[in-house]
Amino acid sequence: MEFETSRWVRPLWMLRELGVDFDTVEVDRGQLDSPEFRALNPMGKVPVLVDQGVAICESAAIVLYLGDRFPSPPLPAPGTPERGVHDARVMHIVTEFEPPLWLWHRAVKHGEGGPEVIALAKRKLAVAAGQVESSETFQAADLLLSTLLTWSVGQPMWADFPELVRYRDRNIARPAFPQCLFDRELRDSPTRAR
Ligand SMILES: N[C@@H](CCC(=O)N[C@@H](CS)C(=O)NCC(=O)O)C(=O)O
Repeated sequence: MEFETSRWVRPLWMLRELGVDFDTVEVDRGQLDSPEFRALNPMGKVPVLVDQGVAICESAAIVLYLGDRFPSPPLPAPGTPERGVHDARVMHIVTEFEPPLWLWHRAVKHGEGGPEVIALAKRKLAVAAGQVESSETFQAADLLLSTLLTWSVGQPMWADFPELVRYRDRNIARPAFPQCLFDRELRDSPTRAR
């Protein structure tokens, strides 16, 4: 499925981290409005995970679900303080970080939005840059954040955030990362350290 963003990589990456068997089904954009697909996700968006006959939407929720279903190091156990801290990171990523990053992605790729969009994204990136180098262990939250950091990855603005580039490159070098899926975005990246 040729989408300009790749939230569907998140569950795929998590499944590969967990070593779980799974099947994938490709849908094209035209199918997202079909009654069959809307029955799985009323929002008409990918990704959707179907497990035991139940459809689960929202990429971050799917990643957390998978980590609980197949317990493994990328996700602290439910009900522990570590999990509380972890999930706070996830909430921050999806509510505070992802929306401005998305607008910035649109701005640089499609010329939408003004300088204020870039300025807000830069402020958010600066906050993230101050946090990532202290995170030593790879967790589900790092998976989510790293996928966001591949958006508009080749843009000159990345030169301002070498910590984020190092962090992202370290994480997407993991064997479980579905590398081929990002080749399109990373191909021309001047900041990617290979
Ligand atoms: N918050 C949702 C966003 C899902 C989303 O926007 N998916 C995009 C692909 S990355 C999509 O399906 N776009 C198709 C459309 O909006 O028509 C999630 O994280 O799963």
